[in-house]
Amino acid sequence: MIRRQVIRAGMAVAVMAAAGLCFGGPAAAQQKMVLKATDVHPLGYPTVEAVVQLGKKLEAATGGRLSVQMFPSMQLGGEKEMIEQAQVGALQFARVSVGPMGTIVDDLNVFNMPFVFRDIAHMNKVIDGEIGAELLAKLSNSPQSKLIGLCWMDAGARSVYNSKKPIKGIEDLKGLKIRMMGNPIFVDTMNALGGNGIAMGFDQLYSALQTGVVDGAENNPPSYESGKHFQVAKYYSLTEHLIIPEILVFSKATWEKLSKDDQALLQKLAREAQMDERKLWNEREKKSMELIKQSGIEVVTFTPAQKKQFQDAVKPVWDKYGAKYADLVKRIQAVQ
Ligand code: BDP
Repeated sequence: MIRRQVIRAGMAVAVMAAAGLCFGGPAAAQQKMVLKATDVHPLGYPTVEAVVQLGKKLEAATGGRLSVQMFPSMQLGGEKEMIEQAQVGALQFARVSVGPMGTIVDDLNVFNMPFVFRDIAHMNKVIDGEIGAELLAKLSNSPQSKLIGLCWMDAGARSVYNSKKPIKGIEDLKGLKIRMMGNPIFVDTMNALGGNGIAMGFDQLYSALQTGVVDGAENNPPSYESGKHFQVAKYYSLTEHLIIPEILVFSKATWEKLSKDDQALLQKLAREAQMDERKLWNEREKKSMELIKQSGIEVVTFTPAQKKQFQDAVKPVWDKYGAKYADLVKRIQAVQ
């Protein structure tokens, strides 16, 4: 009788381990684990592919003990839901924009300020260097985040698109309802530019554009193309008002159950993913732009003088939020 119970208990542990459910205990580091990852974008998108590649390397390095299962295309909800699930350990990797993360760890908001970077190359230098490392550590050490910051990814520059008319100068934004990511800085930025900023999840955006709940939105060329937004909002103006990196976060609840060696391995592979994604990003950005133009989208570019009008217009946003990040901004500007 006792022997039978022992066998049953043993079987239960084996079943749990096989399902990747058995994290605790001293032997935990050796258990097989399937780490869940998610992204709003579909397979083939640079951020998704970089995490898929990370998973393959992880599986190879651990002889199959650790692997990654990707849930792309908002299968587990929008970014808000993805972050919440990572915080409770219901999934492990969430690849999200720094946009929504800024509402959790305020220091990250420095990357969400309009025109904070000179250009995309400047942003990449910052995330690759000391400031990037510092902000990842801030996120990981923050008691309220419940997340580990693993690495950054490139997401180019965000520009406005809409279904009403070509925006050829700042005055054309007046009165247009433009969807922004859920963070007050972005709504204030759009309002300062003359539009009417509306916070909404990426998961609701396509139908909001289609039904006219919003007139437009803003994003980088790959998201505008991949999300099929260009089919329902045909005017794209290269305002490049926000250059926001992406971030790959990991559930702290799961992290604490990993051995130090596994944590170090994940950190090494995440850094590689940061570089792998950049290469994929550069290729995809070019392809997306070609596809957008071939589809007959009117892509408006601006002269430096016109660009300056957009930059000057967001001064109220800097007046409202800038002081908090003044030291970091100075250091960002000093990065050449
Ligand atoms: C895309 C980001 C994605 C965001 C989305 C958005 O890759 O993480 O969810 O923008 O606008 O560029 O919400």
